[in-house]
Amino acid sequence: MNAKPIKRVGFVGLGIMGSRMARNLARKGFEVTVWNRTRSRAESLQADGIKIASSPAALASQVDAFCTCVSDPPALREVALGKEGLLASSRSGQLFVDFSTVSPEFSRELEAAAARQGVDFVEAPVTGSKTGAEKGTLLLMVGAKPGALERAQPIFQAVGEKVVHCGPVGAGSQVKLAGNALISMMLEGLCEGMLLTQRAGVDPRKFLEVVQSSGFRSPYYEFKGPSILRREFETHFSIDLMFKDLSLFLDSAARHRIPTPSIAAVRETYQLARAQGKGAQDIAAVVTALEDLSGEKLH
Ligand code: NA7
Repeated sequence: MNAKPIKRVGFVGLGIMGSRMARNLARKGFEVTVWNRTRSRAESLQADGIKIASSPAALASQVDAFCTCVSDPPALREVALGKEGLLASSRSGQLFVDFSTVSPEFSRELEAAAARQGVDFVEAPVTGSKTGAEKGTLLLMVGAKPGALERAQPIFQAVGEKVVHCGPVGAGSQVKLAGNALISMMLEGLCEGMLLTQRAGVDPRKFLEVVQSSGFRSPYYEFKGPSILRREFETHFSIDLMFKDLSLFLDSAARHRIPTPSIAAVRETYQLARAQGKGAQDIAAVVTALEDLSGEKLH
C-alpha cells in the first residue's frame, strides 16, 4: 500500500464533538475539508480556513485521510457506505479514522469494506466530552492494525492527548461501550442518592461532599455533581446518544451471553427521559426524569 504522509484531512459529522475536532485539526496545520448533513454547521467553520465538500464522496476524492464522527451506526453506514458515501470514491493508500461510537461488529464491517478499496481503517471512539474536544485533550480508545495506528498518530495528536490501543478493530468500540455503561451507572447512583438524601431531610450537598472526600471520589462527580445541584443541563453528551450506547452495550452482552441486569435497568431511566421529550438534553438531565418518578425535586 502506498502510505503517503497525511496533509489533507476530511471530516464528516460536525456535531458537538466533530466540529471541535475538525477545528483542532485545522489549527494543527492540516488542510481540512468537511461535510455535514446540515450545511450551516459546516459553514460556521469556514472562518478557520476549512473548506466544504458537496458530499462525503466528493470529500474523499480531495484528501489523504478522512475522519467521521456521526451519531450512530445508521448515520455512519450512510456517510461511509452509501451511494454518495466516502468509500464510493476512496482510493488505495488513504486512511479512514472513525471517531463515532458504534458496535464492534459494524467497525469490523467497515474495516473490511475499506480494505477492499485499499484503505486503512482505524476505529477511535473518544471520551472527554465537549470540553475535551474543544481543548484537544480527548482520550482515544483505538482498535486498529499496528500499521494503520501508526499512520493515524498525527491526527490523534491534533485532537487528543492520550491514545489507548485496545487491540484490533472492534476492541476500541467494545471498551468504549463498557466505559459509557459505567458512566451511566455512576450518574444513576449519584442522582438516586441525592434524591433519597434530600427526601430524608439531609442536604444532598453533604452527600456529594462526602463522596468527593472519600476513596470513591471521581472527577466525573466534580463535573456533574455541582451542575446537577445548580440545575445546569447544557448538553455535553445527549441522553439520546447515551441511550444508543447502552443499547449497543446490551446488544453486545446478548451476543456474548453476559448478563448485565444493572445496565438493562439504567437504560430504562434514559428511555423514560426520552419519552418525556428530553433526548437532546445532557445526560445530567436524567435526574429530572427520576424527580418526576419520585415527586422529589432537588433544590
Ligand atoms: P451530535 O452533536 O448529536 O452530532 C451528530 C452528528 O452526526 C451531526 O454532525 C449529525 O449531522 C450527524 N448525523 C446524524 N445522523 C446522520 C445521518 N443520517 N447522516 C449523516 N449525518 C448524520 O453528536 P456528538 O458530536 O456528541 O457525538 C458524535 C459521536 O461521538 C457519537 O457516536 C457519540 O456517541 C460519540 P446534523 O448536524 O444533525 O445534520
